[in-house]
Amino acid sequence: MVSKAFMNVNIKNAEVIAANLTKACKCLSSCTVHKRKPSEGRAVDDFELLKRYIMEGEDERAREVALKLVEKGCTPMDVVRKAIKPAMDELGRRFERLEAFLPELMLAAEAVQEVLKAVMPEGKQGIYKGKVVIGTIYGDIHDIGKNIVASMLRASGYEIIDLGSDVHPDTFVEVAKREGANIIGISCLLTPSMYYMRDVIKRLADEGIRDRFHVVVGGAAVYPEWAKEIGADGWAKDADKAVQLCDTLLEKGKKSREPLIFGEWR
Ligand code: B1M
Repeated sequence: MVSKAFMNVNIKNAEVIAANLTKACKCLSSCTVHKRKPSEGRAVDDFELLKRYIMEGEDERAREVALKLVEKGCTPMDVVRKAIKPAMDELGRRFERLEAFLPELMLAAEAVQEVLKAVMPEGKQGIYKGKVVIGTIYGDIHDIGKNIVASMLRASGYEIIDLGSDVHPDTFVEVAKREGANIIGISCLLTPSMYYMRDVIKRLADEGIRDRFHVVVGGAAVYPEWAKEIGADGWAKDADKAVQLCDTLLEKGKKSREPLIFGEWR
């Protein structure tokens, strides 16, 4: 008897909940009251919205919001700093807490690639600063940050030879020699892969051509002390700083054996 009454109450509750859910779903799919898309909250600015769309892997919506931001006058680096980087850092934290998994990371990465295709500047015509061979080091397939750095360097007047990701140390050296590059740029996000960065510099030294190239390093796993330890010429926190670092190395060279550090670590 008691359990029957209890069940009736629950059935009633379930009906109410179901009715509310139906209303909510209708509102989400065609929101005529709020005239907003599902992720859009009242006080959410466009950067926050873009961050959410990236984390949700909503590439088309992310692209639209990013384009809107650029139309309003935001720079591509604003988009990177205020939406892409925070979104990916947040996903990284969730990944560590087992609240997000590889498929979500991959969807978010695809959304970022769409955003980058839409907002990253083209190469600068009529300016030639030098040639950069860039890639993500061996064992590491993370390429978003490296792509951003490559785009910003290209946009500021560098010729870029992008080796992609998971690049063997020997390949950096062989291509840099063959192409007569001025700078070798190595990105790394994966701690176990950091050790291969050292191999690039060691091979240059072994061949007696260390002074022919500036070696610059960066990426979430790499910190200034590591740049110093492996004998790199510079470390940059982000893509803007990487441009300043490369400009400085080519214009002024390096006065001491210490790497030039552009930006604050963490
Ligand atoms: Co992975 N992943 N991931 N992941 N992933 C990290 C890096 C991690 C920190 C997540 C975590 O645990 N919190 C962790 C590494 C831990 C560590 O070793 N320290 C991790 C792991 C463990 C892994 C796998 C091993 C997971 C697994 O399989 N179990 C695996 C590794 C695969 C491999 O590489 N062999 C893996 C795989 C992946 C995906 C494929 C799913 C995807 C990558 C997709 C892609 O890149 N196409 C992915 C992603 C998306 C991430 C996070 C969430 C985001 C990375 C990112 O794109 N950030 C990342 C967590 C995090 O970073 N907080 C994580 C945004 C980007 C704009 O920032 O690349 O730092 P970033 O670039 C910045 C600056 O660092 C700088 O400029 C950029 C901005 O202006 N910069 C440079 C970058 N390169 C530079 C070079 C320079 C100068 C500046 O000079 C040359």
